[in-house]
Amino acid sequence: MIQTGITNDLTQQYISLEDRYGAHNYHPLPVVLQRGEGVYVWDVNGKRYYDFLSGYSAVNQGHCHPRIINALIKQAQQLTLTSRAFYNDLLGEFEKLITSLFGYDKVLPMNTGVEAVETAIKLCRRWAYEVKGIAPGKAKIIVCNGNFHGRTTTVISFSTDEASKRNFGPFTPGFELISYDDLEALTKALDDNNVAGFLVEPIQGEAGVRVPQKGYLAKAKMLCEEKKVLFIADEIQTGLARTGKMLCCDHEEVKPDILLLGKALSGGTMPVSAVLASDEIMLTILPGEHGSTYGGNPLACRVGIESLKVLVDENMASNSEEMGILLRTELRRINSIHIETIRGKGLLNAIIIKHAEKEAAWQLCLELMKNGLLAKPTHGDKIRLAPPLLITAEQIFECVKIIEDSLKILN
Ligand code: IF1
Repeated sequence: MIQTGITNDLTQQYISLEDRYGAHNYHPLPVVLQRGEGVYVWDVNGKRYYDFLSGYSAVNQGHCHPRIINALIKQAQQLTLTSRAFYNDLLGEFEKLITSLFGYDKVLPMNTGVEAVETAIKLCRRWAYEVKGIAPGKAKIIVCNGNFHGRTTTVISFSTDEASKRNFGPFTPGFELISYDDLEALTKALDDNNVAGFLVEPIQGEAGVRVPQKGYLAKAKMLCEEKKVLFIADEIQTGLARTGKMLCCDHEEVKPDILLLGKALSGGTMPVSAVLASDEIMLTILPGEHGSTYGGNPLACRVGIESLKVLVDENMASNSEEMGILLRTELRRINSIHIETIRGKGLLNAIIIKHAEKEAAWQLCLELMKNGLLAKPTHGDKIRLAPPLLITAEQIFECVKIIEDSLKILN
Protein backbone atom coordinates (compact mmCIF):
# COMPACT_ATOMS: atom_id res chain seq x y z
CA MET A 1 0.00 0.00 0.00
CA ILE A 2 1.48 3.39 -0.97
CA GLN A 3 1.25 5.65 2.09
CA THR A 4 1.19 9.19 0.77
CA GLY A 5 0.56 10.96 4.02
CA ILE A 6 -2.60 12.46 2.63
CA THR A 7 -5.72 12.62 4.75
CA ASN A 8 -8.34 12.69 2.02
CA ASP A 9 -10.11 9.29 1.77
CA LEU A 10 -11.44 9.73 -1.75
CA THR A 11 -7.95 10.46 -3.10
CA GLN A 12 -6.52 7.54 -1.15
CA GLN A 13 -9.19 5.21 -2.55
CA TYR A 14 -8.12 5.96 -6.14
CA ILE A 15 -4.45 5.63 -5.25
CA SER A 16 -4.99 2.30 -3.51
CA LEU A 17 -6.87 0.97 -6.54
CA GLU A 18 -3.91 1.77 -8.81
CA ASP A 19 -1.50 0.37 -6.26
CA ARG A 20 -3.34 -2.93 -6.06
CA TYR A 21 -4.08 -3.50 -9.75
CA GLY A 22 -1.51 -1.39 -11.66
CA ALA A 23 2.17 -1.88 -12.40
CA HIS A 24 4.33 0.24 -10.14
CA ASN A 25 6.22 1.87 -13.01
CA TYR A 26 5.61 5.42 -11.83
CA HIS A 27 5.76 7.36 -8.58
CA PRO A 28 3.14 10.07 -9.11
CA LEU A 29 2.45 13.02 -6.83
CA PRO A 30 -0.48 12.06 -4.53
CA VAL A 31 -3.16 13.91 -6.51
CA VAL A 32 -6.00 12.29 -8.46
CA LEU A 33 -7.12 14.37 -11.42
CA GLN A 34 -10.57 14.29 -12.94
CA ARG A 35 -10.96 17.31 -15.24
CA GLY A 36 -8.82 19.64 -17.29
CA GLU A 37 -9.48 22.92 -19.08
CA GLY A 38 -6.84 25.29 -20.47
CA VAL A 39 -4.08 25.81 -17.91
CA TYR A 40 -6.13 24.21 -15.13
CA VAL A 41 -6.82 20.71 -13.85
CA TRP A 42 -9.17 19.69 -11.03
CA ASP A 43 -8.80 16.75 -8.65
CA VAL A 44 -11.56 14.39 -7.49
CA ASN A 45 -12.36 16.75 -4.61
CA GLY A 46 -12.89 19.68 -6.94
CA LYS A 47 -9.62 21.41 -6.01
CA ARG A 48 -8.16 23.42 -8.90
CA TYR A 49 -4.47 23.44 -9.87
CA TYR A 50 -2.27 25.15 -12.42
CA ASP A 51 -0.77 22.38 -14.55
CA PHE A 52 2.96 23.17 -14.86
CA LEU A 53 3.82 19.86 -16.50
CA SER A 54 1.35 19.90 -19.44
CA GLY A 55 1.58 16.15 -19.86
CA TYR A 56 5.34 16.53 -20.50
CA SER A 57 4.58 19.06 -23.26
CA ALA A 58 1.76 17.07 -24.83
CA VAL A 59 -0.85 19.64 -23.75
CA ASN A 60 0.75 22.77 -25.25
CA GLN A 61 -2.64 23.94 -26.54
CA GLY A 62 -4.19 23.65 -23.07
CA HIS A 63 -6.33 20.89 -21.63
CA CYS A 64 -9.36 19.88 -23.73
CA HIS A 65 -8.96 22.70 -26.25
CA PRO A 66 -12.51 23.10 -27.67
CA ARG A 67 -11.41 23.14 -31.32
CA ILE A 68 -9.36 19.95 -30.88
CA ILE A 69 -12.01 18.17 -28.83
CA ASN A 70 -14.76 19.07 -31.30
CA ALA A 71 -12.63 17.77 -34.18
CA LEU A 72 -12.01 14.57 -32.20
CA ILE A 73 -15.72 14.06 -31.43
CA LYS A 74 -16.87 14.77 -34.98
CA GLN A 75 -14.31 12.43 -36.56
CA ALA A 76 -14.86 9.74 -33.93
CA GLN A 77 -18.49 9.58 -35.05
CA GLN A 78 -17.50 9.19 -38.69
CA LEU A 79 -14.37 7.04 -39.19
CA THR A 80 -11.55 6.25 -36.74
CA LEU A 81 -9.33 3.58 -38.29
CA THR A 82 -8.99 2.13 -41.80
CA SER A 83 -5.47 0.63 -41.45
CA ARG A 84 -3.06 1.56 -44.25
CA ALA A 85 -4.34 -1.33 -46.35
CA PHE A 86 -6.70 1.28 -47.75
CA TYR A 87 -6.54 5.04 -48.32
CA ASN A 88 -8.54 7.46 -46.20
CA ASP A 89 -9.74 11.00 -46.91
CA LEU A 90 -7.68 12.75 -44.23
CA LEU A 91 -4.13 11.36 -44.38
CA GLY A 92 -3.17 13.30 -47.52
CA GLU A 93 -4.56 16.53 -46.05
CA PHE A 94 -2.60 15.99 -42.81
CA GLU A 95 0.57 15.14 -44.75
CA LYS A 96 0.24 18.23 -46.96
CA LEU A 97 -0.32 20.52 -43.97
CA ILE A 98 2.54 19.22 -41.81
CA THR A 99 5.12 18.98 -44.63
CA SER A 100 4.36 22.49 -45.87
CA LEU A 101 4.31 23.91 -42.33
CA PHE A 102 7.84 22.60 -41.61
CA GLY A 103 9.25 22.53 -45.17
CA TYR A 104 9.82 18.84 -45.93
CA ASP A 105 9.06 16.60 -48.92
CA LYS A 106 7.46 13.76 -46.98
CA VAL A 107 6.14 12.67 -43.58
CA LEU A 108 5.83 9.18 -42.10
CA PRO A 109 3.03 9.17 -39.50
CA MET A 110 3.40 7.06 -36.36
CA ASN A 111 1.84 7.09 -32.88
CA THR A 112 4.10 7.46 -29.87
CA GLY A 113 7.21 9.59 -29.77
CA VAL A 114 9.51 6.62 -29.38
CA GLU A 115 8.02 5.06 -32.50
CA ALA A 116 9.06 8.21 -34.36
CA VAL A 117 12.57 7.86 -32.91
CA GLU A 118 12.73 4.18 -33.91
CA THR A 119 11.50 5.13 -37.41
CA ALA A 120 14.24 7.77 -37.68
CA ILE A 121 16.88 5.22 -36.66
CA LYS A 122 15.67 2.83 -39.38
CA LEU A 123 15.50 5.61 -41.99
CA CYS A 124 18.99 6.82 -41.07
CA ARG A 125 20.46 3.33 -41.34
CA ARG A 126 18.63 2.56 -44.60
CA TRP A 127 19.87 5.88 -46.06
CA ALA A 128 23.40 5.11 -44.80
CA TYR A 129 23.59 1.82 -46.71
CA GLU A 130 21.66 2.76 -49.83
CA VAL A 131 22.60 6.43 -50.34
CA LYS A 132 25.77 7.23 -48.39
CA GLY A 133 27.22 3.78 -49.15
CA ILE A 134 28.29 2.67 -45.67
CA ALA A 135 29.07 -1.05 -45.50
CA PRO A 136 25.98 -3.10 -44.46
CA GLY A 137 25.60 -3.44 -40.70
CA LYS A 138 28.31 -0.83 -39.99
CA ALA A 139 26.20 2.36 -39.66
CA LYS A 140 26.73 4.35 -36.46
CA ILE A 141 24.48 7.02 -34.95
CA ILE A 142 25.97 9.56 -32.56
CA VAL A 143 23.86 10.31 -29.47
CA CYS A 144 24.37 12.43 -26.33
CA ASN A 145 24.93 11.66 -22.69
CA GLY A 146 21.84 12.62 -20.69
CA ASN A 147 19.55 11.87 -23.62
CA PHE A 148 15.93 10.87 -23.35
CA HIS A 149 14.34 9.58 -26.55
CA GLY A 150 11.86 7.03 -25.22
CA ARG A 151 11.74 3.63 -23.63
CA THR A 152 11.93 0.86 -26.25
CA THR A 153 14.82 -1.58 -25.92
CA THR A 154 16.77 -0.10 -28.83
CA VAL A 155 16.31 3.46 -27.59
CA ILE A 156 17.32 2.68 -24.00
CA SER A 157 20.37 0.92 -25.47
CA PHE A 158 21.93 4.38 -25.73
CA SER A 159 20.44 5.85 -22.56
CA THR A 160 22.89 6.99 -19.89
CA ASP A 161 20.24 6.77 -17.18
CA GLU A 162 20.86 3.54 -15.24
CA ALA A 163 17.24 3.30 -14.05
CA SER A 164 16.01 3.31 -17.68
CA LYS A 165 18.23 0.42 -18.75
CA ARG A 166 19.10 -1.74 -15.72
CA ASN A 167 18.56 -5.43 -16.52
CA PHE A 168 16.84 -4.76 -19.83
CA GLY A 169 19.78 -6.05 -21.93
CA PRO A 170 21.09 -7.25 -24.29
CA PHE A 171 21.09 -3.91 -26.10
CA THR A 172 21.14 -2.76 -29.70
CA PRO A 173 24.61 -1.88 -31.06
CA GLY A 174 25.45 0.96 -33.47
CA PHE A 175 25.31 4.01 -31.22
CA GLU A 176 28.15 6.21 -29.98
CA LEU A 177 27.71 8.43 -26.94
CA ILE A 178 29.32 11.89 -26.70
CA SER A 179 28.83 14.67 -24.19
CA TYR A 180 25.95 17.03 -24.89
CA ASP A 181 26.64 20.61 -25.99
CA ASP A 182 30.24 19.63 -26.81
CA LEU A 183 31.26 20.54 -30.37
CA GLU A 184 34.77 19.19 -29.93
CA ALA A 185 33.40 15.78 -28.98
CA LEU A 186 31.05 15.87 -31.97
CA THR A 187 33.86 16.84 -34.34
CA LYS A 188 35.93 13.91 -33.08
CA ALA A 189 33.07 11.41 -33.32
CA LEU A 190 32.25 12.58 -36.86
CA ASP A 191 35.76 11.67 -37.98
CA ASP A 192 34.52 8.17 -38.89
CA ASN A 193 33.10 7.25 -42.29
CA ASN A 194 30.65 4.83 -40.71
CA VAL A 195 28.74 7.60 -38.96
CA ALA A 196 25.28 7.95 -40.53
CA GLY A 197 23.47 10.30 -38.17
CA PHE A 198 23.53 12.55 -35.10
CA LEU A 199 20.39 12.22 -32.96
CA VAL A 200 19.97 15.13 -30.54
CA GLU A 201 17.39 16.95 -28.42
CA PRO A 202 17.65 20.72 -29.13
CA ILE A 203 17.12 21.13 -25.36
CA GLN A 204 17.50 18.09 -23.11
CA GLY A 205 14.14 17.90 -21.37
CA GLU A 206 14.41 15.01 -18.96
CA ALA A 207 18.00 15.86 -18.11
CA GLY A 208 16.51 18.92 -16.44
CA VAL A 209 15.94 21.38 -19.30
CA ARG A 210 19.57 21.63 -20.36
CA VAL A 211 19.81 24.52 -22.85
CA PRO A 212 22.97 24.22 -24.97
CA GLN A 213 25.30 27.16 -25.67
CA LYS A 214 24.10 29.65 -28.30
CA GLY A 215 25.10 28.42 -31.74
CA TYR A 216 25.50 24.78 -30.72
CA LEU A 217 22.73 23.50 -32.99
CA ALA A 218 23.86 25.59 -35.98
CA LYS A 219 27.48 24.49 -35.63
CA ALA A 220 26.49 20.85 -35.06
CA LYS A 221 24.35 20.90 -38.21
CA MET A 222 27.24 22.39 -40.18
CA LEU A 223 29.67 19.74 -38.92
CA CYS A 224 27.20 17.03 -39.91
CA GLU A 225 26.73 18.54 -43.37
CA GLU A 226 30.51 18.59 -43.93
CA LYS A 227 30.63 14.85 -43.17
CA LYS A 228 27.39 13.88 -44.98
CA VAL A 229 25.82 12.83 -41.68
CA LEU A 230 22.09 13.24 -41.04
CA PHE A 231 21.19 15.79 -38.34
CA ILE A 232 18.19 14.21 -36.58
CA ALA A 233 16.35 16.63 -34.26
CA ASP A 234 14.13 15.07 -31.62
CA GLU A 235 11.59 17.89 -31.15
CA ILE A 236 9.03 15.62 -29.56
CA GLN A 237 9.19 17.65 -26.36
CA THR A 238 10.77 20.94 -27.53
CA GLY A 239 8.75 21.32 -30.70
CA LEU A 240 5.30 22.74 -31.50
CA ALA A 241 5.77 26.20 -29.94
CA ARG A 242 6.98 24.95 -26.54
CA THR A 243 10.26 26.92 -26.59
CA GLY A 244 8.93 30.15 -28.15
CA LYS A 245 9.27 29.15 -31.82
CA MET A 246 7.39 26.49 -33.79
CA LEU A 247 10.56 24.39 -33.50
CA CYS A 248 13.43 24.83 -31.05
CA CYS A 249 15.77 24.53 -34.03
CA ASP A 250 14.16 27.68 -35.45
CA HIS A 251 15.96 29.76 -32.78
CA GLU A 252 19.16 29.06 -34.74
CA GLU A 253 17.54 28.70 -38.16
CA VAL A 254 18.65 25.06 -38.29
CA LYS A 255 16.80 22.73 -40.67
CA PRO A 256 17.14 19.13 -39.43
CA ASP A 257 17.57 16.40 -42.06
CA ILE A 258 15.07 14.33 -40.10
CA LEU A 259 12.56 16.08 -37.80
CA LEU A 260 10.71 14.19 -35.05
CA LEU A 261 7.41 15.46 -33.64
CA GLY A 262 4.94 13.97 -31.16
CA LYS A 263 3.12 14.84 -27.90
CA ALA A 264 1.36 18.18 -28.66
CA LEU A 265 0.82 17.04 -32.26
CA SER A 266 -2.52 15.80 -30.89
CA GLY A 267 -3.05 18.46 -28.19
CA GLY A 268 -2.95 15.82 -25.47
CA THR A 269 -5.84 13.70 -26.79
CA MET A 270 -4.20 10.58 -28.29
CA PRO A 271 -0.74 9.42 -29.39
CA VAL A 272 0.21 11.04 -32.71
CA SER A 273 3.82 11.34 -33.89
CA ALA A 274 5.50 12.15 -37.18
CA VAL A 275 8.86 11.82 -38.93
CA LEU A 276 9.63 14.45 -41.60
CA ALA A 277 12.41 14.16 -44.18
CA SER A 278 13.42 14.71 -47.82
CA ASP A 279 12.48 12.32 -50.62
CA GLU A 280 16.13 11.15 -50.74
CA ILE A 281 15.81 9.87 -47.18
CA MET A 282 12.12 8.98 -46.93
CA LEU A 283 11.85 7.01 -50.17
CA THR A 284 14.52 4.52 -49.05
CA ILE A 285 11.62 2.77 -47.27
CA LEU A 286 9.53 0.84 -49.79
CA PRO A 287 5.89 -0.31 -49.46
CA GLY A 288 5.45 -2.90 -46.70
CA GLU A 289 8.85 -2.19 -45.07
CA HIS A 290 7.69 -0.11 -42.10
CA GLY A 291 4.46 1.14 -40.48
CA SER A 292 2.00 0.47 -37.65
CA THR A 293 -1.66 -0.41 -37.18
CA TYR A 294 -2.71 3.08 -36.09
CA GLY A 295 -0.10 5.15 -37.93
CA GLY A 296 -1.87 7.82 -39.99
CA ASN A 297 -5.38 6.86 -38.91
CA PRO A 298 -8.17 9.31 -39.83
CA LEU A 299 -8.88 10.23 -36.20
CA ALA A 300 -5.20 11.04 -35.58
CA CYS A 301 -5.05 13.03 -38.83
CA ARG A 302 -8.12 15.11 -38.00
CA VAL A 303 -6.86 15.82 -34.49
CA GLY A 304 -3.36 16.50 -35.82
CA ILE A 305 -4.64 19.01 -38.38
CA GLU A 306 -6.63 20.90 -35.73
CA SER A 307 -3.79 20.76 -33.17
CA LEU A 308 -1.36 22.32 -35.65
CA LYS A 309 -3.90 24.96 -36.75
CA VAL A 310 -4.62 25.96 -33.14
CA LEU A 311 -0.92 26.53 -32.46
CA VAL A 312 -0.66 28.81 -35.51
CA ASP A 313 -4.05 30.57 -35.27
CA GLU A 314 -3.60 31.39 -31.58
CA ASN A 315 0.05 32.51 -31.96
CA MET A 316 1.10 30.13 -29.23
CA ALA A 317 4.79 30.31 -30.12
CA SER A 318 4.95 34.07 -29.48
CA ASN A 319 2.95 33.75 -26.26
CA SER A 320 5.32 30.99 -25.17
CA GLU A 321 8.30 33.28 -25.91
CA GLU A 322 6.83 36.27 -24.05
CA MET A 323 5.45 34.34 -21.07
CA GLY A 324 8.69 32.38 -20.78
CA ILE A 325 10.71 35.58 -20.46
CA LEU A 326 8.22 36.89 -17.88
CA LEU A 327 8.30 33.62 -15.90
CA ARG A 328 12.11 33.46 -15.75
CA THR A 329 12.40 37.19 -14.93
CA GLU A 330 9.89 36.94 -12.08
CA LEU A 331 11.38 33.68 -10.75
CA ARG A 332 14.82 35.27 -10.69
CA ARG A 333 13.36 38.10 -8.62
CA ILE A 334 12.55 35.62 -5.85
CA ASN A 335 15.40 35.92 -3.43
CA SER A 336 15.46 32.34 -2.14
CA ILE A 337 18.56 30.62 -0.84
CA HIS A 338 17.05 27.39 -2.20
CA ILE A 339 17.18 28.33 -5.88
CA GLU A 340 20.44 27.30 -7.52
CA THR A 341 19.43 28.47 -10.97
CA ILE A 342 16.51 29.08 -13.30
CA ARG A 343 16.88 27.98 -16.92
CA GLY A 344 14.82 27.44 -20.03
CA LYS A 345 13.55 28.78 -23.32
CA GLY A 346 9.98 29.80 -24.01
CA LEU A 347 7.72 27.86 -21.65
CA LEU A 348 10.12 24.93 -21.18
CA ASN A 349 11.84 25.87 -17.92
CA ALA A 350 13.30 24.33 -14.80
CA ILE A 351 14.23 25.45 -11.31
CA ILE A 352 17.36 23.79 -9.94
CA ILE A 353 17.00 23.42 -6.17
CA LYS A 354 20.01 23.86 -3.90
CA HIS A 355 19.44 21.92 -0.71
CA ALA A 356 21.26 19.47 1.47
CA GLU A 357 18.18 17.31 1.71
CA LYS A 358 17.83 14.92 -1.24
CA GLU A 359 14.05 15.00 -1.11
CA ALA A 360 13.88 18.82 -1.15
CA ALA A 361 12.52 19.06 -4.70
CA TRP A 362 9.88 16.43 -3.94
CA GLN A 363 8.89 18.21 -0.72
CA LEU A 364 8.64 21.48 -2.66
CA CYS A 365 6.39 19.81 -5.25
CA LEU A 366 4.12 18.54 -2.47
CA GLU A 367 3.91 22.09 -1.08
CA LEU A 368 3.25 23.51 -4.57
CA MET A 369 0.45 20.95 -4.92
CA LYS A 370 -1.04 22.06 -1.61
CA ASN A 371 -0.92 25.65 -2.90
CA GLY A 372 -2.60 24.82 -6.22
CA LEU A 373 0.23 24.25 -8.69
CA LEU A 374 1.32 20.87 -10.10
CA ALA A 375 4.94 20.31 -11.09
CA LYS A 376 7.24 17.29 -10.92
CA PRO A 377 10.92 16.91 -10.05
CA THR A 378 13.21 15.33 -12.64
CA HIS A 379 16.49 13.71 -11.68
CA GLY A 380 16.32 14.74 -8.05
CA ASP A 381 16.92 18.45 -7.71
CA LYS A 382 15.34 19.88 -10.88
CA ILE A 383 11.71 20.92 -11.16
CA ARG A 384 10.37 21.35 -14.67
CA LEU A 385 8.02 24.34 -15.14
CA ALA A 386 6.12 23.90 -18.40
CA PRO A 387 2.55 25.23 -18.35
CA PRO A 388 0.23 25.13 -21.38
CA LEU A 389 1.21 27.81 -23.92
CA LEU A 390 -1.99 29.85 -23.56
CA ILE A 391 -1.07 30.97 -20.03
CA THR A 392 -1.53 34.73 -19.42
CA ALA A 393 0.74 37.25 -17.70
CA GLU A 394 -1.72 37.53 -14.83
CA GLN A 395 -1.60 33.76 -14.34
CA ILE A 396 2.21 33.80 -14.49
CA PHE A 397 2.32 36.37 -11.68
CA GLU A 398 -0.09 34.25 -9.61
CA CYS A 399 2.01 31.11 -10.17
CA VAL A 400 5.28 32.86 -9.29
CA LYS A 401 3.63 33.93 -6.02
CA ILE A 402 2.64 30.30 -5.35
CA ILE A 403 6.22 29.17 -6.05
CA GLU A 404 7.67 31.92 -3.83
CA ASP A 405 5.32 31.07 -0.94
CA SER A 406 5.97 27.32 -1.34
CA LEU A 407 9.75 27.70 -1.25
CA LYS A 408 9.43 28.69 2.42
CA ILE A 409 8.71 25.02 3.24
CA LEU A 410 12.40 24.35 2.64
CA ASN A 411 13.51 26.79 5.36
C1 IF1 B 1 7.70 8.67 -19.60
C2 IF1 B 1 10.15 13.75 -20.41
C3 IF1 B 1 10.62 11.44 -19.94
C4 IF1 B 1 10.73 12.77 -25.09
C5 IF1 B 1 11.62 13.01 -26.16
C6 IF1 B 1 10.95 11.01 -27.23
C7 IF1 B 1 10.05 10.73 -26.21
C8 IF1 B 1 9.93 11.61 -25.12
C9 IF1 B 1 12.50 14.25 -26.16
C10 IF1 B 1 9.22 9.47 -26.30
C11 IF1 B 1 8.98 11.30 -24.02
C12 IF1 B 1 8.04 11.50 -21.90
C13 IF1 B 1 7.94 10.02 -21.65
C14 IF1 B 1 7.29 9.94 -20.31
C15 IF1 B 1 7.73 11.15 -19.52
C16 IF1 B 1 8.32 12.09 -20.53
C17 IF1 B 1 9.73 12.35 -20.30
F1 IF1 B 1 11.33 13.83 -20.96
F2 IF1 B 1 9.27 14.39 -21.16
F3 IF1 B 1 10.15 14.21 -19.17
F4 IF1 B 1 10.32 10.29 -19.68
F5 IF1 B 1 11.87 11.74 -19.86
N1 IF1 B 1 11.72 12.13 -27.19
N2 IF1 B 1 9.01 11.88 -22.91
O1 IF1 B 1 10.65 13.64 -24.05
O2 IF1 B 1 7.86 9.79 -26.54
O3 IF1 B 1 7.13 7.42 -26.61
O4 IF1 B 1 6.69 8.77 -24.59
O5 IF1 B 1 5.47 9.31 -26.70
O6 IF1 B 1 8.15 7.72 -20.27
O7 IF1 B 1 7.58 8.65 -18.37
P1 IF1 B 1 6.74 8.76 -26.08
